[in-house]
Amino acid sequence: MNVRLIGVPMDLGADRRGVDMGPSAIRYAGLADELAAVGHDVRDDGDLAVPTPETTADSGGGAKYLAETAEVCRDLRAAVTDALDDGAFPLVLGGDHSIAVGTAGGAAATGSTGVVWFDAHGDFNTPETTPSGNVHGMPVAALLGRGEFADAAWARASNIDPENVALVGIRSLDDAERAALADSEVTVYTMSDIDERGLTDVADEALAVAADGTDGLHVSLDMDFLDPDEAPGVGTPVRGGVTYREAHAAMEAVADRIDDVRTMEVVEVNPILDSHNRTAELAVELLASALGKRIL
Ligand code: B3U
Ligand code: MN
Ligand code: MN
Repeated sequence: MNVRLIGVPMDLGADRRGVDMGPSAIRYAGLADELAAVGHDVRDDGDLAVPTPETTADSGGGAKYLAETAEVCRDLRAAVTDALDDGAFPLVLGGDHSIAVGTAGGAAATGSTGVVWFDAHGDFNTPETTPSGNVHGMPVAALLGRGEFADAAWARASNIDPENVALVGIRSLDDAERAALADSEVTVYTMSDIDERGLTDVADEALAVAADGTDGLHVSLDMDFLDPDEAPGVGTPVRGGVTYREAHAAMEAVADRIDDVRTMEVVEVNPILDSHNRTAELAVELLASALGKRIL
């Protein structure tokens, strides 16, 4: 594949500073070389311009920096659609998870899109329900046009049907978010489902849900999908996540369907909270797995 790396050093959507350094840490951990070793042609387009909190006044409202986030997501969507038009595979490096609105929006601009979302969190809050005001807790709801996002052209992706959205690894939901998910067509696989059924079964089913009747897939990997013992360098760690081996198995399930995958992103790597770039290195390993690296 022609892999196109797009860095988005965004942290307006998260409280704890540091995820803006994620793209740099992932590159430093050797992503381009690792993907080249798998046999891909890799082109790095560098980072998108993203405002920093120090130089940006919050535009106000229930969601912090919403207008600024919208601007970055519009730029990212354009970069993703450009890469797709060139026949490349956009691999987006975050940054906080709000950027998924741009990545998945770019995928959806070219056809109906299913979404597989590996995460500890549901990311299904809206400006009306958010307890934190942080947009990284809202991108799934934004893409589906829920609440205040119904009228937001930058966010809502009409080509993404909630029936083709699957969340995997979930173990932290806010009350209103839980109710909204229960009331939606989104499929949620919690850690309990993974405990009972095994990761491979759950990941295969999630991918099948997303692929059912769609033209392509967007795969979103929030590094807090993993247990903090494995991935300590994330903005909002939650105990009880998947193991190292389960995470690789999940990415190998993605690799089995890579022909359907149109876009992928890895988000929420926070080098400040990390230990010796361990989480970024793990992100590189997992991306290599998803893009076809095999032991034998
Ligand atoms: N649900 C909480 C916490 C959270 C969501 N996503 C992350 N954290 N990374 C919220 O703020 O919406
Ligand atoms: Mn997330
Ligand atoms: Mn998360």
